[in-house]
Amino acid sequence: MAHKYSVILVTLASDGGNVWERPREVLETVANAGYDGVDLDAEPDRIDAKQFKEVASMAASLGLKVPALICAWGGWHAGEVRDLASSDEAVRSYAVGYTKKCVDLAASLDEPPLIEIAAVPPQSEYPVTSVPRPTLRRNFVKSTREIGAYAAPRGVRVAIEPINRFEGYAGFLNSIMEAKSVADEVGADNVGVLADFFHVNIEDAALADTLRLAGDSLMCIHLADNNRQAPGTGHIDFLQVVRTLNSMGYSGYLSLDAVPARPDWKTLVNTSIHFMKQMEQTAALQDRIASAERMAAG
Ligand SMILES: [Mn+2]
Repeated sequence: MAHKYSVILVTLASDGGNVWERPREVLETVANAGYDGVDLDAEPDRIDAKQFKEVASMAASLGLKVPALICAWGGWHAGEVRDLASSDEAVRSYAVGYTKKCVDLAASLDEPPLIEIAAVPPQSEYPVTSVPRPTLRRNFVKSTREIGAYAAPRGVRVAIEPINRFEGYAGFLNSIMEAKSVADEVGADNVGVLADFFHVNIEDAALADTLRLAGDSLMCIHLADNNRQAPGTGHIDFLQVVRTLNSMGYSGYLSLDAVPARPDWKTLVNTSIHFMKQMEQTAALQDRIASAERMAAG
């Protein structure tokens, strides 16, 4: 089964592959490597709308879809507090307002991409956050309901991305198990989960079990090895990942999310899809051998 691959473009900027500065070079590199799409930054107040449209249409002209927009949540990434789980109503509303603008941005594209939401505190409080987990959950569920209801009539899907305890709330919304439970509680058709393999490797059970647990709620995958580098450079069993996704009939994207871009952004982009295609070919080969054996047994 052929899967669909994208690149989270903001991850390439760490090594000079900044799509807002060098759009043609970045998009052509991704398209020529064989990807199906690119995930663009969701910064409606910071990225000029005209420039955003230009990059999106250049991507389309190269045959690239935009399957997802990448929202920024952590202060290190966003440069401000965006906290959907905050008990301070002004802070929570501000984060919801930002997210609604991201939904509008998604809805402005011909095929609206999904957006990802997460719970990230103003400051990390590892090992355990001081705010009780039920409070954080109640606040986050409220935010997710508001965002989901706003996004549904605009044709936008919302994927909850659990973030590991070191970057997110330590003890809240770190795992797929928890994100699935939150999505189930919200109970909206357009709200699901996103599995980032780097976070999942830290916080969840075995990866294949976790993907099956997410099941039909799984909207998107952020692709990296356990070391957050190119798939194949760590110890995740990607052949098993591909076989699991095949058996689930997974039809979403796998968006490359390896940071920082090593050894350089072009090598990362080219080798990652090559490796994944090899895993797909090997999984198909296993299937062919198995069916040949069944035929021989006749
Ligand atoms: Mn991610």
